[in-house]
Amino acid sequence: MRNRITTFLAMGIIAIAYSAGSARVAADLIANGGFELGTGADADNWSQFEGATPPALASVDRVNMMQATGDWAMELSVTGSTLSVGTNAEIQQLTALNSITPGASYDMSFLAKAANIGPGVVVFMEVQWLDSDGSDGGGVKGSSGLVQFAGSLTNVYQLFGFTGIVAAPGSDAAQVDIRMNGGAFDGSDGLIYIDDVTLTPEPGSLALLAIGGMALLRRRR
Ligand SMILES: [Ca+2]
Ligand SMILES: [Ca+2]
Repeated sequence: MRNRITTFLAMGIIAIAYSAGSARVAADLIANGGFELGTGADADNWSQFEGATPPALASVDRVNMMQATGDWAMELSVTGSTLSVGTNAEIQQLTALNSITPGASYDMSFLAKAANIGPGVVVFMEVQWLDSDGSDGGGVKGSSGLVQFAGSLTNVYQLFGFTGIVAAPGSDAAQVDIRMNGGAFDGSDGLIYIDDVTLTPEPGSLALLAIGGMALLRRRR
């Protein structure tokens, strides 16, 4: 019995050492989070959605100005929304299949600032946990919650995001979403910039899961 406990402890320590090593290389699950890669206004790895009915306008463009780091940032703009016609400027990225571990904790962050944020404009951030290959029924398995942060935006870059959000059971990928909507007032306009989007496992979270997993295995024997 004593030998088995020793073995278990040794395995646990190896798991901690291994995970700590991985954490140091900071596995960012978002590709091209700084928008440095792309073709003109289109950023690689990102979906850019522009929804508006004329004369209202929405645009989502990679721009080589107003950047926080590097040479490029993402610009979201909505103009001329009306009470009857809303606008949507949105960026989205789905991480790779099996890039997340259900039960593990993650931090999502990005930098954002506003050149103009009119009354009636709202800005949301969200991380959804998806079963992206349909192996657990497909669809959305959980969410960070949809958080509105337009009121906190200023004309200098600030850090926004979530800490310690837990990947939902049955999920295999994360979908990161940032979007701006106009329309609560006629003519509501907004112009904001986003840079340096990241999604990383919290240090130690995967190690604790590994140890928990081993304890579970032992109980099953
Ligand atoms: Ca950048
Ligand atoms: Ca799956």
